[in-house]
Amino acid sequence: MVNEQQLRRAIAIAEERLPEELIRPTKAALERLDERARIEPDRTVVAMVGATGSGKSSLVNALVGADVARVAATRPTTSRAKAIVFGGGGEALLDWLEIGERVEMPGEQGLILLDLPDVDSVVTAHKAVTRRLAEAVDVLVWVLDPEKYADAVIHQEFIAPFATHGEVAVAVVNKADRLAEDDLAHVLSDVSALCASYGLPGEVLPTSARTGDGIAELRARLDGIASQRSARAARAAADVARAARALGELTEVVGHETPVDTGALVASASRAAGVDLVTRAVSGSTVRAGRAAMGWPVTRWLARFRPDPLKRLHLDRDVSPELVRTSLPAPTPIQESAMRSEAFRVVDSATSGMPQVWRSSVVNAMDTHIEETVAGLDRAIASVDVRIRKPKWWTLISWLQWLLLAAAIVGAGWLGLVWLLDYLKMPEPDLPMAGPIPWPTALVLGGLLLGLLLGIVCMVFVRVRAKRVAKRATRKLTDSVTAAIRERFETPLNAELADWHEFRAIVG
Ligand SMILES: Nc1nc2c(ncn2[C@@H]2O[C@H](COP(=O)(O)OP(=O)(O)OP(=O)(O)O)[C@@H](O)[C@H]2O)c(=O)[nH]1
Ligand SMILES: [Mg+2]
Repeated sequence: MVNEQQLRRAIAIAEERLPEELIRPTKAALERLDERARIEPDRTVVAMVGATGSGKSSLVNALVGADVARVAATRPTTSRAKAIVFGGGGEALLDWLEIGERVEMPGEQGLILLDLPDVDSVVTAHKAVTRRLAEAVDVLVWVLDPEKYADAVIHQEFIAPFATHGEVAVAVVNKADRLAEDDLAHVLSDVSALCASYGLPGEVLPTSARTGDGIAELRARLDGIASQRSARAARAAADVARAARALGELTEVVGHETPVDTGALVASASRAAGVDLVTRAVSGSTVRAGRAAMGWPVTRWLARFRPDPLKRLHLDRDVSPELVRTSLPAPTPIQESAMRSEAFRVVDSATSGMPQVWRSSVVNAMDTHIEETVAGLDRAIASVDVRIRKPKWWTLISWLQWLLLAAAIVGAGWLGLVWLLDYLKMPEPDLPMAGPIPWPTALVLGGLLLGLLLGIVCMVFVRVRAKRVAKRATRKLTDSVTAAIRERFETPLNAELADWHEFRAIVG
């Protein structure tokens, strides 16, 4: 059974999702319960509801044992609600019910009996009064005339809508004195079957205001209800159950929903965000840095002329991602709309169980989130640190390269000196030999060749590293895009779904 608090929660959830006119009746009912709980909660208000001439006023008189309500042969007779207040008082409650005509009767304080106008005469204002009060009182007594007990108005508008109110409603077939025993039994079982068809407990009391038959039973029943002082709460519970049921019928589940899967969306967003481009830049930047650090010193500087691809994308800096904007090309309209349609596909299949109005409200809300997701892609990329880190051994190799070059220069200088001595016809000193070749030649050739070779070998390692670094960057970038999608898209979508499921769990 849904309680009031749960229903309030359901309304709070539905507030932004369902049109106001759909939730207004429930809000009004909750407000009414609230007010009623504050105003003389220990009193029990019982109202007679029925067709004109069914004997509502006569029953009131019979129950009270005095002529307090006007009975006449002209139809309709009662045009204004009248309250019979046992034990006096009850002003605040009757003010709230907007009932001016009040009669005080001696007795224990608690029960207030209402004689109401009819529900079916030509005076339509009567029905309006009765309808309003039927929503506000604690207990309903449906007074049925054996000659027109199955009339549509009372059934469709005053019995069926209270199908959840069995605990606080009593069906009475009045004028029982007019029927033969067999006919009465037949009518009673017929009324009972009708009530049961709405889901109401089928017990029906026969009464006769004229002979007094059944009056004591009815009075005992009403006194019993009043003395328990639980009718108000029971009525509130029934109202809550009815409102929940009505909301449930308005928001029937219409299809089968698919769990949220953002795999394809992440792929599409990664494309739009330029993850590939950044990965290539990371790889290119690594190769460039490797060459600049460990290439042959003579040609090394050439690498510095090549632009750093990461720098070009503004991804080479260590600044707060809040401040940095990359220079990645903006997603193309095609990439962006591919991403949007992927996102809407996810929303679509996740919301396919919702009724159209609710679904539209979710789609609308998600529209904003999707735009934020698209707009936040650049930041998702900028927040990933893809800067190139130079390993220590690069510096070592760099020094080694300089050393080899220095050796070659020393060798060349030495050879130059030998050449100069020869040119000046000076005696040549003996050149020390490194195996079969003289040392200066070995220094020049060795320095140059080893430098070149070292440069080539190191670049092989650099390329392997570039691949690895690029792979790691792809993973980090994809993770960041995934996180952005989770934060800006998946979390709000799941919140929408959780609300919907919570709402359905209450009203379903
Ligand atoms: N035979 C018989 N007549 C009854 C009984 N109860 C009421 N009547 C008569 O039915 C007629 C209508 O009774 P009311 O009590 O005025 O009926 P009501 O439901 O209050 O009618 P409205 O005020 O017009 O809605 C009167 O002539 C009553 O005498 C009953 O139990 N048996
Ligand atoms: Mg009357």
